[in-house]
Amino acid sequence: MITETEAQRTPADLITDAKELRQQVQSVVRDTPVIDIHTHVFPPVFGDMCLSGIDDLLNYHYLIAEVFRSTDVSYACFWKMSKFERADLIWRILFVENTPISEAARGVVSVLDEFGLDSRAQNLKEARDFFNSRNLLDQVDWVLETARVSDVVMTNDPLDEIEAEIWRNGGNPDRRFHTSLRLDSLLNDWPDAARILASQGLHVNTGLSGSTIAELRRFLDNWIKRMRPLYLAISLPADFKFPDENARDRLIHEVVLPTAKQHDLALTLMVGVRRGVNPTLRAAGDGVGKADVTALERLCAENPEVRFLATFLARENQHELCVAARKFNNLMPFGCWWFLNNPSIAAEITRERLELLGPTFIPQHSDASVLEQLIYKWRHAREFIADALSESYEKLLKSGRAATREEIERDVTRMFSGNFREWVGVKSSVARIEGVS
Ligand code: HDL
Ligand code: ZN
Repeated sequence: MITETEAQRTPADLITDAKELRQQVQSVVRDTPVIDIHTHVFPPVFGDMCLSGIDDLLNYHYLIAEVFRSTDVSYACFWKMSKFERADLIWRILFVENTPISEAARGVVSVLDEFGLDSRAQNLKEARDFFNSRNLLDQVDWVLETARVSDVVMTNDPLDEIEAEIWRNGGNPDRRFHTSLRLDSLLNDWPDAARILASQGLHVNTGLSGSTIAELRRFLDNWIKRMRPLYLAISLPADFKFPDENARDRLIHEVVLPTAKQHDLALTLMVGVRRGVNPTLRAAGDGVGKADVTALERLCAENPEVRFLATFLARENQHELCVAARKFNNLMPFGCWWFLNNPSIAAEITRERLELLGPTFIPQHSDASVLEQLIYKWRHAREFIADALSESYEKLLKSGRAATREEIERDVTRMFSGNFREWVGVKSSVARIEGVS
């Protein structure tokens, strides 16, 4: 309840009507530019790595997983098809013979809707003609503008030979596309990484003896100089332990953490994936597992000067992640990752984060792989973020404090870009661990 004295004492632009408040929150969330802190989107200079258009949208591995639930086409037959034949099959099965009510299928509908294309079409002729008529460089501008994505962080793997060649020939001139140095290939399959690095002339061995650690530090230093990443990143399995008795643990201790400290780079951990649960589905074959959040707590406690960004893949880990972030202010939870990027689950996660962390987290990243997915992933994300945030301000109003539009803009800007800018931009600030002065 707003008392007479408070109304006299405080800014005239206080929003005291719940309906007006919801409208203001939706307008601010809709219009505030966002930094998309984790994607697999690349600018056209990356060649075939830059995916765009209806055939790439329909070949998204989320939809591949779904089409096999409604067709008796065999995996072998499917993978023998061309990308275009696969897109025709996926369109017929998921969009013509069935209603596209799954989140990934609805996403394609949202994209087509944005371009004024018929999402009830019997075939892909209209969509293909439209996307083929678009200039790719203009399409990048149009998509980023429409999605109100100011910056995109790519996923860059120095051990990917195709990508490495692009960097050796000049890399990325588009300043809206930032890099992250992804370390999965190095850490999660060290024997194979050692073989590749040795073939590139590095003096490394699978036993991590001799000059191996020094060579890996030099390897990362060189790629950091070339790519200028905003952060180092690793996806980790559901059974990730820290500390542990394996090569990955030694690489984290002796290579990754010292490199993050030396270069003052944030370290992004994406935990809970079970790779290749069904290998015949290829990129669509990964699964989820409940992980051990205490491993992250120990990483944060032992490295207070490192800024960690973390997301977990299992819904069951989300509350623990929020509590861990309350204990360590060098931990920034982010995103509703992959199988969590569904409105019903993302809404729950966002609400509990607002209740436990206030505006001190990053609500979403798109994980987009195809350029136009930025349109639907951010249209859908802004819906569940606005709903959750409206509830927070409405509860605050009921508790006796109204908000102004300026305050809503401040809070949304912090979550959509400020928290990330702080994490990747400023000099490392030694983080305090709650309960210790
Ligand atoms: O490891 C990752 O970065 C994941 O996001 C995978 O790319 C996954 O296949 C994906 O696209 N999730 O959205
Ligand atoms: Zn990803």
